[in-house]
Amino acid sequence: MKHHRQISILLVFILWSTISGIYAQENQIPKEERLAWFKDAKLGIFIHWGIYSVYGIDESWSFYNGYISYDDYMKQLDGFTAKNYNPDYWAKLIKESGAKYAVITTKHHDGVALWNTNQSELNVVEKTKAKRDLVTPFAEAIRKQELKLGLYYSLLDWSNPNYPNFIKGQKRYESDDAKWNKFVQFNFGQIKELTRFNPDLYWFDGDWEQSAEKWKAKEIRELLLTQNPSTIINSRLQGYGDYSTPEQGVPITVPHNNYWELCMTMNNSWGYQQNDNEYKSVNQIIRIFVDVISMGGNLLLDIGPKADGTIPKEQVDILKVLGTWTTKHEGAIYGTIAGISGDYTTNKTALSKDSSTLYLYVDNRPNGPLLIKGLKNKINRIWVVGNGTKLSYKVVGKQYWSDVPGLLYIELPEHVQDDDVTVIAVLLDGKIDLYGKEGQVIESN
Ligand code: JFZ
Repeated sequence: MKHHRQISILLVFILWSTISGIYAQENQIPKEERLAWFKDAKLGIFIHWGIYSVYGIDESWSFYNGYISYDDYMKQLDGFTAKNYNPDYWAKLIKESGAKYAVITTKHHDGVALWNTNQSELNVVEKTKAKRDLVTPFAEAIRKQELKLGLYYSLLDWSNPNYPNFIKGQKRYESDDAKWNKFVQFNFGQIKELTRFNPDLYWFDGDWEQSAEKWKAKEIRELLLTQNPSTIINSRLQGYGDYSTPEQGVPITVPHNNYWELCMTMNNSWGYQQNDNEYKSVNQIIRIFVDVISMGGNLLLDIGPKADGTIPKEQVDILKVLGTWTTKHEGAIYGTIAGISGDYTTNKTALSKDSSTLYLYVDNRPNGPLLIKGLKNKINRIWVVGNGTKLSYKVVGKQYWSDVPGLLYIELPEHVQDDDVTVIAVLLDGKIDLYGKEGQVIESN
């Protein structure tokens, strides 16, 4: 009798968990819907802010790699003041750059949390002169500007006494289930605290040091999506993320994942480093940006504020000049999809979502008219984006007996050219139609 009862309890349990499992799955918002804003956003600003800005050294890696001792690295806690931190100004500047989202480091590999975590004393409230939670006002300011909020969080924590890795070649332990379980509990504790900010995007990092099973990556994903079914997660969660994050290197060919983001520094550092003056020019950044757009991705451009909360002048200037360009060309940036293959034109291209407008990004001074080959469509109009000038064009070499399209030549006079990248809109008579078996539209959705 008792036995029967146990079996029926078990059966009820199995039935319940199956049903709730199916329900949970059906309850999920489709990926295309969840990632729609991200796909359209094109530009985000990454913020690496932490105690490493005090000496101006590599974030976390400087002690991990032994360029400074752990204790000396942590002395930077004393110099982190956030005295002139003005999150409203940050958010306005980010908005002005043309970015649609911002991602801030809530905790880097050094374990120093920027919010008032209950899980550890190692946070800026308890251990620095900032004496306050820096994430909450940031989140509010970002929302006020109607930008999307992203939180960066390092899964690995080289400061946590229960975390196995400490510095290169020196581990706290090889294998110790009790300690590891404590760490996992701590990690879940912090991640749960972050859900209070209800971010639109979680940007995990440091996943490479442990497996998905060890991090409980699946459970982390479930936790976040249960709390907010429309949130999105970057790829650095051992296979449980939503989009890919090629780092620093601009991809040469279009990434396989339809959703991707290139994160890139302005100089050679993520955080503030006074000694690093190797800034990319705005021209280079814009040209990289259009390259990314032409492959259907996003650019996550990094800034590194100083320990007092001010943003270095070079970085402010870049954001502002970039903003002038993005404002002028907004119609050819947001909501576009990847363009056509380089076989058809030497220019980078993107398409409107309905594929009926082709955008050409002219990033060099042309030597004559611009050329597009293999275009079967009729052309309704060609103009300069952000300027409006109608351009004259000519189709050359079309043979009446052949279905090979002629060469489309577009005149681009000097006086309409942009100092950085000129954008041309080619309005077609419908969805783009290209000649040739090889030359397919890169992406059509
Ligand atoms: C990580 C961090 O270690 C680094 O400090 C910085 O925060 C950056 C944004 O992310 O660095 C990485 C992470 C992943 C790769 C390379 C560097 N990767 O996948 O090639």
